[in-house]
Formats: sequence, C-alpha cells, structure tokens
Amino acid sequence: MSSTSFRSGYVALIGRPNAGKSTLLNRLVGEKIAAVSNKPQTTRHRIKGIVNREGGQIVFIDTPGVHKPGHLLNRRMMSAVHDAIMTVDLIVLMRDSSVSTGNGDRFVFDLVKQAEKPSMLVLNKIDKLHDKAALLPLIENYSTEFEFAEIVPISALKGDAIDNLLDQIVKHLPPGEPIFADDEMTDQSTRAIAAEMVREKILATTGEEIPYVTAVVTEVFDESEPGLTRIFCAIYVERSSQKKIIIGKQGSRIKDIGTKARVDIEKLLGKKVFLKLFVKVVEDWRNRERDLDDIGIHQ
Ligand SMILES: Nc1nc2c(ncn2[C@@H]2O[C@H](COP(=O)(O)OP(=O)(O)OP(=O)(O)O)[C@@H](O)[C@H]2O)c(=O)[nH]1
Ligand SMILES: [Mg+2]
Repeated sequence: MSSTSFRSGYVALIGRPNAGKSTLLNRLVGEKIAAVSNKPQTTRHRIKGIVNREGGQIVFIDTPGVHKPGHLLNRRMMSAVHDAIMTVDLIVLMRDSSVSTGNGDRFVFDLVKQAEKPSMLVLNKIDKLHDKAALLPLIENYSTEFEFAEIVPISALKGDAIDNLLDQIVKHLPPGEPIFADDEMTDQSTRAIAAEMVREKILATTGEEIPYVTAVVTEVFDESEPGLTRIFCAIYVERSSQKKIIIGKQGSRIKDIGTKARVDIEKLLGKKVFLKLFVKVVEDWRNRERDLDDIGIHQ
C-alpha cells in the first residue's frame, strides 16, 4: 500500500443514550475499554479507541449520550459531545433501530446537521428486529432530511456488518499518515479504565437513582509487586442512605461489584489484581467543579 492511498482521521460516535456507542467502541478496539450498561448516561467523558486497517487508521471518539443537562456533570458531558463534533473528520450518528423516534432524536439529528461535516448514519441493534423491513421507514425518514455519506445497519453486540462499517468509514477519511503508533489502543489510562469497570458493575447491580449519583475514582494503582497490581477505588455517592445500598447486606453488594470488576481488570492487564473498594459520601459532587475535576470529568 503506497503512503498516498493511506487514510486516517478522527470519527465521533454520537447518539442518544443507550444507542450502543460504547458497545461498538469496545468491539472495534477488541478490548473492553468503555463501560456499557442498559442504564442511560453510562458514558461520561470522551474515550478514544484506535482501529488500524490495511488502508487506514481510524481514531474513534466515544461520547456521552445526548440528553438534557441537569447538573454541572451533565453540562460537562454535553460539552464533551460538542467538542467531539467540532474536532472530528467524520461523524457517525448512531441510532437504536429497534425503538421508535422521539423528540430526543430530533435534537441529536439537528446537532449533526449543524456541524456541516461528512456524516454517516449507523442503525444499530438489527439483531432485535424480527423483520429487517422495519429499517426501511427509518432509512427513508433520515435520508430525506440529510445527505448521509452512508447508511449502515449493524449489530454492535453480535458483531454483524462491522467489517463493512469500517471499510465505509475509511473511505470517507482524508488521505494521511497514521496519527497514533500501531500498538496504541486508547487514550485512557489503565487506572481510569479500572474505575470505569467498577462503575459498570455498580450500574449493573443497582437501580433507581444509584447509577446517577455514583462516581468512581482510582486512588491507588500500585504495580510495585511483580505479577500483582493493587488497586484501591473510591466510590462516590451523595448520601449515606446511598452508601448503605452500595455496600448491601453485610457487604454483599460491594463484594459482588468488586469480584466482577476484578475479572474485567485482570483480563485487561493480563495480571492478577487485588481490588479494594470503599464508599465516600460527597454531597452534591455532581454540581462541584473540584469534585468533577478529581473524578476526571473535565470541562
Ligand atoms: N440487542 C442488542 N443490544 C445492544 C447492541 N448494542 C448495544 N446493545 C445494548 O444496549 C445497551 C446500551 O449500550 P451502550 O453501549 O452502553 O450504549 P451507549 O450508546 O454507549 O449509551 P450511553 O453511554 O448511555 O450514551 C447495553 O445493554 C448493550 O448491551 C446491539 O447491537 N444489539
Ligand atoms: Mg456509552
């Protein structure tokens, strides 16, 4: 492959919460680097994932799902979306094809339209459709309003049509050299991914308000002992009643969260992990600049 035909660039994954953006990112990168859950607003900051193909390098930017911001946390999440849209070469608008259109869709769509950049529409979760003909009205609806460079139906979960998606994306990137070395996978530190894995298990094992009032920070990441990484993570909640829920009866829930998160972190590091979790009550952290900075959700 001559260097002139090589293509490279940044691609933003944009969409409503739960569209499957982080599921796709993990699949493309081939490692679990982003938290995934069936609760909306799982992703809180931009996560880069680098994918190398024969003819190009794609730097994906996973973003928080587009929603109406309430707390300062949510405002920062939405500015992460705007910043991503501004800086990329190509926008991938991702939509859950198994749910019907709502007002939120309109809002995401307008964001993409206003960017005036090459954009692709990815219709995800086709594995949930009994009849693929259900895609047709969606395709028709979207394509009358905007000239998408491509419309690609996929299943991020099952891995259907992913190769084709990557081919289509590379085609729409500008010619250029690789941006990152070919052994680089993400911009996320292992300590940040460890915290996200813990948060993912909290999202999976709790309901109601807990997912939204919880943040996780890795406070100790000690690799001094060969073959064993010691990780201490602080779980932030806003009230002591929420702390009780996270801990569970005789510590059963926090133990379960720790065991499950440890499995994922060990897989990522390829090493044994000692994981210690503790819960901190930090009132109103979602509205405080300092706490958000500490948690790694930057402006
Ligand atoms: N059946 C099916 N489920 C999927 C597919 N892709 C993602 N999901 C599920 O959809 C839910 C949301 O997935 P995420 O990847 O966390 O969605 P997201 O768009 O990153 O969500 P936010 O971070 O909240 O914006 C999870 O339960 C996934 O397992 C798919 O192709 N098929
Ligand atoms: Mg996500």
